[in-house]
Amino acid sequence: MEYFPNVKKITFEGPKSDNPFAFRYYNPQEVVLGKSMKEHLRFAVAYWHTMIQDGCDPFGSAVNKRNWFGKTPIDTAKNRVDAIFEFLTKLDVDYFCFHDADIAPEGETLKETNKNIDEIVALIKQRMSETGKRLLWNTANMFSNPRFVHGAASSSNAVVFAHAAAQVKKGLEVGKELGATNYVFWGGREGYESLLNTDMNLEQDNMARFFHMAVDYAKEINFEAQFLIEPKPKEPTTHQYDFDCSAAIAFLSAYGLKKYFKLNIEANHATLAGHTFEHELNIARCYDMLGSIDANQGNSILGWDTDEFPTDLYSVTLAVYQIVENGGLGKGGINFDAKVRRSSFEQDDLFFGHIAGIDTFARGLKAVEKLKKDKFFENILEKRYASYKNGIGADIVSGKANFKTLEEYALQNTKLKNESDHLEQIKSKLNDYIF
Ligand code: XLS
Ligand code: NI
Ligand code: NI
Repeated sequence: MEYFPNVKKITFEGPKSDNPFAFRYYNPQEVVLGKSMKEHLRFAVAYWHTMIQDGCDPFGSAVNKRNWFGKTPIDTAKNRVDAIFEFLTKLDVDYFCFHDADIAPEGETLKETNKNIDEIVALIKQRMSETGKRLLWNTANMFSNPRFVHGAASSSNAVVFAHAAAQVKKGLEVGKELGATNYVFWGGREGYESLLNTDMNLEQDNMARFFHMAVDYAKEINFEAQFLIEPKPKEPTTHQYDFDCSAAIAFLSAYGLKKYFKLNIEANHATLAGHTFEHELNIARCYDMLGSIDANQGNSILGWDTDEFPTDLYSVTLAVYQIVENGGLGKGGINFDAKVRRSSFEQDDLFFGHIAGIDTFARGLKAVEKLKKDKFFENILEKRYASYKNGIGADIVSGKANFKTLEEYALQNTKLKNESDHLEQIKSKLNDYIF
């Protein structure tokens, strides 16, 4: 069956097109900064938002019209596989991502769940080879099932730790089977509700033990995917241990895990942590930890993870700039961890959401091309930090200076002069590149 009968393959038609089923800015073959747009922007579709999300919210029930429901949960799961491959093919997107619980229904027992997973994985594998689509990453959902009420690897209940380990073991096997390029850990419930009853030390030690076991098992089965931690400060827990990139990097460093991981950075998680997206990307870049991104955006007047499709060109441009400065995302990509609004309940809205996000990234990339050609940021930085190029600044940077030589210098140079940043002028000029 055809799941999206109104849609043919989405192609580039240029900015003047008023065809809603066309890209107006994303031209996959167009070369920008030495690479095609397709190579720069390795887009992925998120199974959970696109195939599962039904539009319910804390105040209302499901509204989304979807045509893949079958007679039994396993029939629905199979239909969803066909639907997502049709979606990827029509959208011209090469990658997808999923949680174990997205693709197959949970059984009564772990054994039964794994059997369901195996059945669907076989079908996914077949569709992958027919269409050439690839798995950017998979992950384990260790937050929805009631057993994870106190967490997974950080649960106060050791039996739950064991269950979580079994689930990730299976996830790694599935990732290997499907040739995933990354494997993600988002610790949705790896945090605490209240510190009054939490042994933070034990919980963090246990999480580290868990990650080491995952690293060991991946080695054992020769699964070569890049491991990624996805930081988020809160929601559903009050405090999540992987609060932001800095916290995650500190944790990984302290437990001897840094060399095995990079980060999957989500825009909406950055803003939930009180940072901009570009701040988080920049921090990761400083430590060579930028692995992949979850592209979406929050709503500044709502305080939660609204996971909207990214249409804020300003923020996306600054994010793409960080990616370009990083030399790309390597094995990673741009996963639309984004859902259509509840009021956009038609199935075609799934296309409109993705097209909007894809075109916004393409426009961001074009703006970055102009910024790079003019060395816009390079010139600003060169001028601002010029004092470190020679004299005392060069001595500081080269390690020649010490407190005694610096004191000597400061005693002699009593007339100190600072320069204005002219930040308003910078922002105004930046607008010329973006809009
Ligand atoms: C939730 C997270 C989740 C991860 C994958 O906020 O973004 O969707 O990306 O578990
Ligand atoms: Ni995410
Ligand atoms: Ni999220």
